[in-house]
Amino acid sequence: MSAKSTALARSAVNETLAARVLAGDVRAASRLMRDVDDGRESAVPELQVLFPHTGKARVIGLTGSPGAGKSSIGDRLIHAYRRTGKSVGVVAVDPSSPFSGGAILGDRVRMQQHAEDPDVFIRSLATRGNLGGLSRAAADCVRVMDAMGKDIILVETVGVGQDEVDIAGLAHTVVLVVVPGMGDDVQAIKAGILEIADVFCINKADRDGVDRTDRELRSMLELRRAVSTGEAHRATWEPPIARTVALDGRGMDDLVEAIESHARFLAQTGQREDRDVLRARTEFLAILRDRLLASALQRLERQRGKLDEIASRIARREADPWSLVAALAR
Ligand SMILES: Nc1nc2c(ncn2[C@@H]2O[C@H](COP(=O)(O)OP(=O)(O)OP(=O)(O)O)[C@@H](O)[C@H]2O)c(=O)[nH]1
Ligand SMILES: [Mg+2]
Repeated sequence: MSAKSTALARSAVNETLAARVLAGDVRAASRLMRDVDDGRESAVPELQVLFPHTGKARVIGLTGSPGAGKSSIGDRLIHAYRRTGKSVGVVAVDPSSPFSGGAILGDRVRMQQHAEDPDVFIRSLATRGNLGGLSRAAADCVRVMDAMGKDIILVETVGVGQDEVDIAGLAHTVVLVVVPGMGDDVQAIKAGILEIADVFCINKADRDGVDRTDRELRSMLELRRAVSTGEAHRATWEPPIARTVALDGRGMDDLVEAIESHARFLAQTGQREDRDVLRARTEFLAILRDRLLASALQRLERQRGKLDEIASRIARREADPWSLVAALAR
């Protein structure tokens, strides 16, 4: 081994992953994100080093039912933002359809272009790590990409199901992707997820029923306004509705403009800071919860058989679960 390569190898060993991420080392970023995904404790000190270098990226959430077209829209957005010179990171949470890296499906030349584009970085989170789960892993991957200097970070999550990622606590702008002809489904999405959508995207607008879906969304937004108890002095945002055909790119300009106008709104009204505080609060509470739970579990594990004993006592009605938790949490 030459003196030079030995020195290189040594510096790669001695340098922390975080230092390498900050120096633009893509492989170190991948490694760290894998550690995050696996829920490794060793990722925490690295994330701590990265922390002061984060907070610059704009995070855009893409959510909606399975197959609505989130990844296809995401690919189009990568193109759109790359055209304006912005670097893009993508965190896809448990997707069944992969991001192609900004490639239009079937367009191999472009796919290769993006595979080599250092300004696009895509990471899928597949595993369900232990504590904190997907939500925390997604937030931490966003943080790594932020530290890498990505301008825009897209986060794709399925907006239904048990393991729902807290996208509102993660993104500055949440885009809800719906498809026409959902009928009663539009009613079904109104709980919870409708409240957090900043931009609506009716994708697959090449299909029948777009006007109807548009009308239904609008009437639900009316309802939301009517019952809204928002503070009077606060500027309120009217979520725009864009119609897109991700397959051929129709309507994408409108969608990008809707997202950008929301970003301008946040900046002009000072609400971007509010969101950042909200995100920080969500994250702090999540870390606190994980930490408290982890230390309680550790205490339990130190006493071999304790958990089994607790469970049997509760099952036999010798003690109630609340007092046993209170005793443990003291
Ligand atoms: N007709 C039509 N099909 C579309 C459109 N956009 C996406 N599709 C198709 O819909 C299917 C699902 O698209 P994806 O982009 O993978 O959707 P997704 O929401 O990411 O799906 P999951 O990650 O599995 O939840 C694919 O076969 C796409 O080609 C569209 O605008 N019109
Ligand atoms: Mg997808």
